[in-house]
Amino acid sequence: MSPSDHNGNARRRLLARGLAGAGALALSGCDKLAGTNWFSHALAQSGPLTEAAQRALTPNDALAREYTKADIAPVFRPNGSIDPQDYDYLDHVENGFRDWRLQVRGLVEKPLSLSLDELRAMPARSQITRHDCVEGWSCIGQWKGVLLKNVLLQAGVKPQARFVVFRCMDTLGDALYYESCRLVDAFHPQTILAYELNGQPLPVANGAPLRVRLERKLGYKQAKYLSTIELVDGYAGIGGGKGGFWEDRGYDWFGGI
Ligand SMILES: Nc1nc2c(c(=O)[nH]1)N[C@H]1C(S)=C(S)[C@@H](COP(=O)(O)O)O[C@H]1N2
Ligand SMILES: [Mo]
Repeated sequence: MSPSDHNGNARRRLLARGLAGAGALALSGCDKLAGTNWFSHALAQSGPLTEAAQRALTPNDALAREYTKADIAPVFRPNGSIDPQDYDYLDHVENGFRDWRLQVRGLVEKPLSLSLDELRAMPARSQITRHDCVEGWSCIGQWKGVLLKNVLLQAGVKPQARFVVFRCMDTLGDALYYESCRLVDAFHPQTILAYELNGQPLPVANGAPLRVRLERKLGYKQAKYLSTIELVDGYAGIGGGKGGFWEDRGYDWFGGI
């Protein structure tokens, strides 16, 4: 999907949201929440929660709501890149991610290169949460992975580091996808690098082999197809300089919910 398609979709969905009250929204496992939850209405009126508002309203370690197995949508709706055609990525798919490594680099004491097996051997956290896409739909799924905090502690974050940059393997439109967040959000007790969705290895459509879950942030912050985590003191020199693929195209960087 090209960035202009995404914006077109966003506009169409904004219109769809306006009609949701009249029951005009098509229903699926994920969409069924979109017409009723507070977030789509709040978003339509004011956009994402700003950083100042979220930090003023709730402590930094406040938890996102967790749901039960009964709430899990039958199919977790994929969005954005769902089948990357980048050659390096296709090679990884072909050999079952055996040679894939998560690189941790930048302002760290000890750069890491972690295989999926090494990540799976670390203590895991599982959580059932609701994913809110800025386009106006939600979906509940169960994610399992390693706490980003533990990976960062293993690498040793240098004092100058302020942000975590997530580099992805998929080209969307004309650029590689990437994202970033502040260290405090990277150390949040629900921030995980997920390798499982609903009890299965993460499907390609949802970001195999590893994707970020930042549960208090909007969908576009949940970087899929991770290759590298980079600790930086600023992100102005990366990509378009706004801290993420969609941020470079006008979206809010904090993306709070
Ligand atoms: N690498 C990468 N990460 C991405 C995207 C993408 O296109 N590429 N899309 C984002 C958007 S807008 C959303 S809503 C979610 C969708 O995640 P899902 O495919 O598991 O539903 O991934 C986010 N992370
Ligand atoms: Mo999204």
